[in-house]
Amino acid sequence: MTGVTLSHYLVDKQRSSPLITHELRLLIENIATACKAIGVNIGKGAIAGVLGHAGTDNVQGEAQKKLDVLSNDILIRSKRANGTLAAMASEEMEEIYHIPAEYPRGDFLLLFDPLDGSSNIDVNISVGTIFSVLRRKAPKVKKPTAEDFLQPGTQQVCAGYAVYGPSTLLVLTLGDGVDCFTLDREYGEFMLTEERMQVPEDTQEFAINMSNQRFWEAPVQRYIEELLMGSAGPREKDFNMRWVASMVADVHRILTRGGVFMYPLDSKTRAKGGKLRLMYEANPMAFLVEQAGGVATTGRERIMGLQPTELHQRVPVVLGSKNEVERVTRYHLE
Ligand code: P6P
Repeated sequence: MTGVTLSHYLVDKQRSSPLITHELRLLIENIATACKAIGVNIGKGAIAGVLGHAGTDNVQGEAQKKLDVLSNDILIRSKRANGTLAAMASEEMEEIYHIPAEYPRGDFLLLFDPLDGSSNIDVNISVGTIFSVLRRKAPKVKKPTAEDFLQPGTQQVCAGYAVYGPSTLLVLTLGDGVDCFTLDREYGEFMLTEERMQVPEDTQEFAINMSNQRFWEAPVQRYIEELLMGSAGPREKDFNMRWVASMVADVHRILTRGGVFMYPLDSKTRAKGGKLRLMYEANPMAFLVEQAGGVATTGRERIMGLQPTELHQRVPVVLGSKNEVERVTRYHLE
C-alpha cells in the first residue's frame, strides 16, 4: 500500500499546526472509523435487511429509515468513550447527547447528520454523513447544554463529510484548505487522493429542486430564468442542471468541478426558515466551500456569520462557485 493514510496526514498536520491537538486527531480518526462502518452497512443494503423505514419519526417529523437510526447509533457508540467530546448533537435526536458519567469528557462538541439524503437509500443513490466540530466555550465543570452548541459557523475547528457512492470518500477541512481521502476497501484505510480542492469561480451547472419553482422569491425566479434562457438570454451561455436530492453528493460535485447549489427560502418553507439545517448541514458545507475558494450565503448573508438561535434551526442555502453565488446574493439585495 503506497500513499498517505488519514492517520499519517493528521500526524503531519498536528506537527505543523498547534491547533490540531492529539484529541482533535483522535476525534477525526474516530469519525472516519464510524463512517467506514456506516459505509459497510449501506453497501450491504437489502442483504443486511437495513433498507426501508424504521417505523419512527425524527425531530424534524420525518420518517426515519433503518439506516438513519443505525448510522446515528454507530456515531454515538463509537464516540462517547473516546474522551474528546463534551457532548454531541444529531439531526436524528431532539436533545443533545450527554457523555455517560462512566466516560471521560473532552472539550469538543460534535454535530452530525448521520445519513444525509436517506430518501435515496432505497433507490441506491449516493448518500452521506456530514459532521461539524466546535470547541466548547463553557468551563469543563459545567454540564453541557444545547446553548454550548449555538456558535456561528466561523467557530468550527473542523468539518467534513463522507459520501457513500461508487467510492467511499472522506472530505475534510481543518481550516487550512480542503482535502479528500478515498477508502481503500482492501486495507480499510482512507488514502489521501486529492489535496487543496478548489471550486472554480465560474460554472455552467446549477443544482436546485425545480419542482418548487412556483414557491420561489422573485430574485431566485429571475436568476433561474436567466440560466434557462441560456446563450439566447442575458447570460449568453448555456447551463446544465443536476439535482441528486442528496446534499453531500451535490456539494461533492461542486467541490470537484464547480457549480451552484440552491435550497432557497420559498413560500413553502418560509415559516420554518428554510429546508436545510444550519448546525449540521449548512455550516459544515459552508466551511468546506469557503475553504475551497467558494461562497456560501443564505441568499442575503454569509451562512457562517449567522448566530444560531436553536439547535435544529433551518436556513436557506446558496453555495458554490463564487461568481454565481455573488450574483444570486446581489439579486436578493437589489
Ligand atoms: P428535496 C435530503 O433530505 C436533504 O436534506 C438534502 O440532502 C437535499 O439536498 C435536500 O434535502 C433534498 O430536498 O426537497 O429535493 O427532497
